[in-house]
Amino acid sequence: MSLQEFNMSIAGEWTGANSGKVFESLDPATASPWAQFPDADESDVNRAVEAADRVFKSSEWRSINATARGKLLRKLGDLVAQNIETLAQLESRDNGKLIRETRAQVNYLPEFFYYTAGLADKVEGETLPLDKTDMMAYTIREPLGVVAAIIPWNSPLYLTAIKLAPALAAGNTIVLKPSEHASATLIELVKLAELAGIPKGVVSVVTGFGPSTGAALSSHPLVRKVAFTGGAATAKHVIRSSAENFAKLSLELGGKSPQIVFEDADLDSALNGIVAGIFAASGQSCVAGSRLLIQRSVYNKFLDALVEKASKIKIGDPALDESEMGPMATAQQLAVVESFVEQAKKQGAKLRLGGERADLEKGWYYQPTIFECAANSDYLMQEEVFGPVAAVIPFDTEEEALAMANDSNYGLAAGVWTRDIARAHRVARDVHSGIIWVNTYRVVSAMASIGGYKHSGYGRESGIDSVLAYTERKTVWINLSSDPMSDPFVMR
Ligand code: TXE
Repeated sequence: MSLQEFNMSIAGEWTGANSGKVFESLDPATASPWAQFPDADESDVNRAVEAADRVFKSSEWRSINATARGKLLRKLGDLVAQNIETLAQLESRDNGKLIRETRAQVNYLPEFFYYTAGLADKVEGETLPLDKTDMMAYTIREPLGVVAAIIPWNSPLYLTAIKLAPALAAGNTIVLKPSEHASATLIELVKLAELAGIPKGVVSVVTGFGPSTGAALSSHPLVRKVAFTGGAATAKHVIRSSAENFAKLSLELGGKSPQIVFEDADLDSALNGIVAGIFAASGQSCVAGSRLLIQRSVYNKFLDALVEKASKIKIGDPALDESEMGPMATAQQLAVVESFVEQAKKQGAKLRLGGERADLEKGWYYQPTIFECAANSDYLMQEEVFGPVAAVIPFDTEEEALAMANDSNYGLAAGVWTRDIARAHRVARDVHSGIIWVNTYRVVSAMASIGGYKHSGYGRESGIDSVLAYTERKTVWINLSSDPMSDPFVMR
């Protein structure tokens, strides 16, 4: 079967790589190539960034004021809304995520554009209440310049929307670098941006590999901010390369998010929440609730029910509506999961379910897997798998649960299951994570920020201040005095 061929968009031109090189993307459901993308090298990245910088400084882009930029984003939201099924099918094909999940995600995607569009002309400066009577000062929020958005494969459209929308709302230009494993939908999104009337070169997309295309982009001297979502190891490269140019950074990395189930919880509801947390998207979610802390008094009963429920999950083709768990997105990720499972077994973790590839003819499928761990310091309790592997441990008291929840390098998300309202708020206050869900899990909203503590990264995306993260504050001083400047050698 012939491969679907995609081009990149650089400075508004649809093009291949300078070198003519291409790479193939594999369909996770079949492990066969289905599409082909340009393999951008440094020269292609230079073209994209230089064009983005030129456009940023152009009178055309500068003359499009914040209200008009908001309208462009609303139009882009409308176009996404008109293309939900196409985008959902494409993303599902590319990264193996269930169609029911990508459909729901893309269905909500326009809201990120609409909400952020509304913020565009609400970015205000301040007049400062100075302690100097002969001075006045005010601030201006300015765009940064060229933004580089480096995107992973697990939710490309969503993770791009929360970067692209605020970056444009603030008046920046942007170069997108999708994952080499899932580039297709970002290319489609750039086509929609063009149709929306966003001027040529404001949004470019370069496709290719991390160490070449990604590194060239994140270290480019004209890039003023790198908005990165991906793994912690890669983030360290990005931090180092951005250091050369003092580019700003936002980093949304992985997690080992705890789900804490108290004995007074609605256990049926908690069961669904736990399954959603770790087995939805085959565990390939930055907020996966991969550490289950269960109060000892309900531990056996709850765990048995979880094993029973997880064993009935329908693994299958992501394109089918009845499938509940699709494949791992890449062969590498499948190997990562297998290696974690081996290590956990070696360390003596008790396997309660799964622990093997799923028995399908082709594709990178893995079974829902549950391990009981002896200590929170166990490898599986501490390291992110990014797969359908739950690590379970009992606790006795709230204090102990909190200590375990916080004993982690990560701090992206957490879940707490309890009917005790005071306890819910206490745990929400005391858990060190950027998000905590009470009696629910994996809910997102354009109005709510996401981002982590510690090794889960820094900066926040989405929400009311998302646009500010793509601006720089300038202070303007006005001398109100008619007297001449006095002593030049004294700070005033
Ligand atoms: O991500 P990478 P990978 C975690 C998860 C997973 C691990 C590795 O634990 O097992 O990361 O996954 C680009 N300079 N998450 O290898 O490498 C790359 O091309 C600049 C968590 O897929 O972080 C891609 O576009 N860029 C996560 C993007 O970085 C580079 C989602 C992310 O890829 C680069 C995915 C470099 N040197 C994985 N090297 C989440 N937070 O949701 C790679 N890239």
